[in-house]
Amino acid sequence: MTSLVGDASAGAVVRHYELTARVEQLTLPSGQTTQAWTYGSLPGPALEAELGDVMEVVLNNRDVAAGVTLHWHGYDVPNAMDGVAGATQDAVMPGESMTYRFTAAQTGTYWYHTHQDSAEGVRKGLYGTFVVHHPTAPRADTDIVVAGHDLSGLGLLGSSDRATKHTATPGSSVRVRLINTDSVQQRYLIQGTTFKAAAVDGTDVNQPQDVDGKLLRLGAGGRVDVAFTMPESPVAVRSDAAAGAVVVIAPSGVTAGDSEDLTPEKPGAGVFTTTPVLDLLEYGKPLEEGKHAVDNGDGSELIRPATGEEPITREEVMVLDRQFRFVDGIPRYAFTVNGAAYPLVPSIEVAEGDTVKVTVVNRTSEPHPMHPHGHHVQVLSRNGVVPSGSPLVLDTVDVLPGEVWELLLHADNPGIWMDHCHNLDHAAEGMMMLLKYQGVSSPFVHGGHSGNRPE
Ligand SMILES: [Cu+2]
Repeated sequence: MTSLVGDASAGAVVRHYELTARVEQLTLPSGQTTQAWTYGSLPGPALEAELGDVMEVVLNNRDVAAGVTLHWHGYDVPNAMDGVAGATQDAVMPGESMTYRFTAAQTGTYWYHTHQDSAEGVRKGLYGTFVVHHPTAPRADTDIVVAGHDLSGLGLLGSSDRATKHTATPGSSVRVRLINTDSVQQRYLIQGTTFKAAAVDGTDVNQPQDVDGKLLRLGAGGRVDVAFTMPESPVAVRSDAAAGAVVVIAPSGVTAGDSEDLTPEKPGAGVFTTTPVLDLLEYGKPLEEGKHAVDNGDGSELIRPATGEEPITREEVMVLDRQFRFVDGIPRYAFTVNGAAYPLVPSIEVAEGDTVKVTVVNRTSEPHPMHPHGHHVQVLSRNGVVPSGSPLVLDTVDVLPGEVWELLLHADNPGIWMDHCHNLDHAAEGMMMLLKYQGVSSPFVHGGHSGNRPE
């Protein structure tokens, strides 16, 4: 798999970034201090590119003793760039460096994080945002990226556990890119305007309708882009995962004091449990017959046909459960896939070109945000119900207790890929497996004395 590096084209614009992982003492706007592990800031540097650019990201590790990597969440990079310690590389230890290079071949909202000791590393701050724009499509006048995170118990929106203020001209377009960088679900409340959920996991929603009076629920690792036209009064974005934080977008031209008075008040905590959640399986519109792309006038996005036109060549079932199993040689009440804890979970083996139907069954009492690396999946059904809205293409599928999801995966990115629960504590307790292409092998090993601990 080390030869699977893609073919970053000569002549393309190169976006060069250098990230240095470090341990640092941080003081948040509330005055709370915490020891964090960061890529130089919290969140890490906001990476941006245009479609077709070459990303060239140098990762240095100054002093994170556990080691670090860069994994591009939701970005279907060539396998050797996937950043999984023990599967696609060795962890980058203190004093070491590694350069990641790949073509920005998808537009939308993504994020990056360490995949070495990820349960601890991501929680402590080794994550950042990654946005790829369409070169010719009109951009929102105000474009805000908000990563929601629980930093060892401190709820953050962006880099703040208090208010973050932006301004926008009334009547102009605003896009707020919500990213759940946490290990558990987050609910978001948009106050002061109706909005559209314009994109999910980096893929545009086909003909999204206005949403009013509903929350957005993001599974761990998931993203939703919120779009609205700036009203004459402030808009507030709040999350149940960050009680003290709020993102305020105030109309420009209104004085600060007025803006403060007009900002929608913080609702009682009950709002997050009593307000209905937008169901993305019923949102937007199906593609017209014969159409394979979402085109809302801001750059079309190809959606491969879900059924019918490409026969399913392989079927896999993943039963998620809790069982007593050994994890790293220690008996645990483990999180299992098909009766086993990683690394004993049998891999899914595919051939390039396969069209794979994956059925995920959650037999536990907790959500499992299942995340296949290197691939997106299209939702065929949830509990037997076919999506009635836009095609739903995800890289993180939040499978709730008792649910059964049928997903379609196009095996078009050869390599050895992780497929795991993005509740990283569950992953560390066994809920991981590999998706392996026939004929691909990895020289990297994990566990034991290798120092590689992807979970
Ligand atoms: Cu889980």
